[in-house]
Amino acid sequence: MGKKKKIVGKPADRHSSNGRGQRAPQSLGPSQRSYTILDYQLEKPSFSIRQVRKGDEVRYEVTGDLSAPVPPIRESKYLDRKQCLEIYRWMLLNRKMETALENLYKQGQVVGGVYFGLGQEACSCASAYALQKDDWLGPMIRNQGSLLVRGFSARDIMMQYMAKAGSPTKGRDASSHFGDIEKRNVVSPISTLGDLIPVLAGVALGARLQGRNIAVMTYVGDGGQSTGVTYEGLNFAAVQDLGLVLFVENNLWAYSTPADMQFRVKDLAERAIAYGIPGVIVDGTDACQVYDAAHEACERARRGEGPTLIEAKMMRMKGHAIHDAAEYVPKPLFEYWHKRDCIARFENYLVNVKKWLSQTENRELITGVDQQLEADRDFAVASPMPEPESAAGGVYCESRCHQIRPKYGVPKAKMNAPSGLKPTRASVHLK
Ligand SMILES: Cc1ncc(C[n+]2csc(CCOP(=O)(O)OP(=O)(O)O)c2C)c(N)n1
Ligand SMILES: [Mg+2]
Repeated sequence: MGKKKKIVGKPADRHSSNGRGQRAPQSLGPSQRSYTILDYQLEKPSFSIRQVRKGDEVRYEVTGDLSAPVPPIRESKYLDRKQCLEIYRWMLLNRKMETALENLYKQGQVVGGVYFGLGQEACSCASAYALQKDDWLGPMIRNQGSLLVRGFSARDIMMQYMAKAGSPTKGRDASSHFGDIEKRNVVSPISTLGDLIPVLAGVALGARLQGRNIAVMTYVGDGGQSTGVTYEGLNFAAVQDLGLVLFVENNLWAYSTPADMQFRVKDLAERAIAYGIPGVIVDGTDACQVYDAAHEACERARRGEGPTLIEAKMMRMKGHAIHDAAEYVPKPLFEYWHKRDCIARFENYLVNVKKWLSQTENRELITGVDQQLEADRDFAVASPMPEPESAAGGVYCESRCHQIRPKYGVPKAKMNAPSGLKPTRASVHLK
């Protein structure tokens, strides 16, 4: 052991969305550990939100640099023109479908509420776009764009919200509580925040036991990441080197609780350090950054090297759900993020910066999305509600009504590492 040195840190300025002016040591002594969090952002939002009380009234105020110029889109290391245009189309479909759902709700066609991913379309669509066929997805309620990319249609999602007989759950559940474990490798969203993390880690472990390393992607919010199960699931994935790609969607609000009242770290990606896994920060409104980070994390997962935590910074541009008018959000914050709208910026990048899309082609693309949505919406509205006598059907598994077979191979009774796979800690434990 070397002689212990007293570390004297020179105060450094903090720039963060929850910048509380904490100090970090500027120079590190020889025995001091240092960690790097990969940061793809071209801008580091610099403001804080605090609770102000005046008598009985409680409200939030935002202070900081809200007039900063809007950053450009970061050039992707991997995406080509065709892929960018596909992601852009998914993002448009995502947004327009949610607008259609809002209208259907107002027309009394929706059973229950509607959840929106407004402002978060780049995060949902570009992340899921990095998955391959054999990978898995566990979306949350704001990730309807991920469901579209993974092969569900806008018609499926609209019918689900309307509880129609032909919807994915045949009218037995509302909103986006559905998945498809047979064809699309999608685990249904779990409302209990954080619970998808150990479930997806389990999917990766299952595939590993069948001889495959796959990427399993899921999401948790800035609020949801405070749960105990987030720690348990992520730690389990870390020690077992499971291919979990966890997007921490820091959209600054957990219902009406601002991020500054949710956690004390500068960036949520820093949590990765405590798990011993890579942590990455992306601007969640930049589709290229989201894709690049997701792609790299998926590749790492498929190599059997373990999980990655990606913090996507953005803003929830609507209330928690349709019943929540988000009156508690300071207006200047909406204005700041409205200028950073992920679709408008990506459109500008494709049309004006890269010139990959002419104005006419862009208009045609948008019209195509509108037409598809109109047809899907009309079909969904005209389709029947379920018959009452069907209510209990399919709720319980009766007499082996569906068999769950291994997808990737026969589980090894003795866990010797399959050829081409790195021996893992899981294999050691199971010997
Ligand atoms: C364990 C748990 N606690 C509380 C809730 C109730 N709840 C549902 S959504 C929500 C806010 C979630 O905020 P965040 O995780 O930031 O996700 P966002 O809605 O911003 O996408 C809360 C508290 C829940 N579903 N599960
Ligand atoms: Mg949130």
